[in-house]
Amino acid sequence: MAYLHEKIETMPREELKKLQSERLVAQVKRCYERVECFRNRMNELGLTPDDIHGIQDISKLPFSYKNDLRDYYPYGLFAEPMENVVRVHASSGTTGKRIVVGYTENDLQMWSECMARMLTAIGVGKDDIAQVSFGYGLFTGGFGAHGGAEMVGATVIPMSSGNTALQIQTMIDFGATVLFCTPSYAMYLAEEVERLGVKDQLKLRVGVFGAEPWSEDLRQEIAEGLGLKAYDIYGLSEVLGPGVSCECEYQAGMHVWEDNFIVEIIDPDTGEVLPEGSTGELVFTSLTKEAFPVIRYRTRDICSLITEPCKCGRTHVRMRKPTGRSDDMLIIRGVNVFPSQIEEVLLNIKGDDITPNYQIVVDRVNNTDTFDVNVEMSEAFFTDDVKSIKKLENTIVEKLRSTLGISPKVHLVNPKSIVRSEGKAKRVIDNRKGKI
Ligand code: DLL
Repeated sequence: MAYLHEKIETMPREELKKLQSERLVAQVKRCYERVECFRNRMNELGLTPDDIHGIQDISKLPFSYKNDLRDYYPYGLFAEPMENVVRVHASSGTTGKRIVVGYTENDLQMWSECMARMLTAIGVGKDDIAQVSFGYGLFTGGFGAHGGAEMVGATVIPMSSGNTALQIQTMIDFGATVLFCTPSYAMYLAEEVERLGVKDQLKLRVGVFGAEPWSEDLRQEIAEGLGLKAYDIYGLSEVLGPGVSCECEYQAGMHVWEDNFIVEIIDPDTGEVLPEGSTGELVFTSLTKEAFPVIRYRTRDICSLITEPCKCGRTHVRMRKPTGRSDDMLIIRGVNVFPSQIEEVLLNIKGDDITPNYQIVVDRVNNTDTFDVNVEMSEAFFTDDVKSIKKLENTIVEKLRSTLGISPKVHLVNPKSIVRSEGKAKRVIDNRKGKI
């Protein structure tokens, strides 16, 4: 199937704003009628859908937050009955329970279109063979990329993540021309390709990378290592998955598909909308999502927008690379990790062998994230018997792995050896700054 949506992508801004206004009014009404949490928040502010006449009124609307997904777990924020929901995905919550999002058939179509717009912009089409090495499963990366690549008519290799040797062999044997994965995994693949000396056997020409922050330096290294042009893609499960915004052929910021999403930048402390060009927290409203729409969703990603027209002719606003987060979420090897999840696991470990004093140490060595968790043994357990220490460490690793989806290295440390703080405990030491 050929994909073309030029009319929407190059729509004059006035028209685009009109479209957004109409869609916002309808979405607010729909959510007010169908989503209890939103209705309650509107009522608390003394608002009804009649108070919202268009995008000029958006700042009147209440925010929504990641914790709402926990409070209404699993389906309490859905705006469609389950019989119309054809897919769910999930991502990390701030505690043990994951957050769950849903899609109708129309939502899946819209998602694929968002992805297809990007792929068309960067010249991916039916002559391409696309290896999707984002994880398939509850994570949105694999299926999101898959839908878009199929829509533009590429031949999709639904590889999923992991098994690096097989990834490289498949790329070579199947003649992959496009690669989708996290930038850190792309770098790892590049290193392995170099080690195996097989770069000249690759046919890759385009890479689409996202799900975690990455720098221009890393872009260069991946591009050289794999012999491709590397593009950035952004998204989050709560709003869609990959494809909320993506780079075009000019690689000068990621176009947010504004017919589907309203984007705002706010002051993360006061919630005030900031003037054009300011740096602050990204907030999204989904205009066309049916199963799981969000109104003014606080992403916690710190970013700024580019409102000047893009050379490509697309009129949709661009966002710069996110520079950090306004909460304590870490992205380790592409996986979202909250310190509170680790704390909960440690508190739930039976017996009095450990104390809830812990410290997370994250670093980047050879372009790969390292992830260590130091946990204090209790005075009662305190021992130098290596076997019992190893056994307990392994138990903790296993519990953390099943909650987080990735394994840290766990080190049991002596009682009272983790420095106590007079104020907030310093639970995270992130040494990756300047290395990503
Ligand atoms: O990471 C969706 C995705 C999959 C995006 C594949 C791109 C490619 P979540 O697991 O819900 O969804 O994580 C969302 O990841 O709030 C950002 O903090 C971060 N993130 C995603 N893309 C980028 C990017 C997917 N290109 C969270 N640059 C977001 C920086 C990114 N951070």
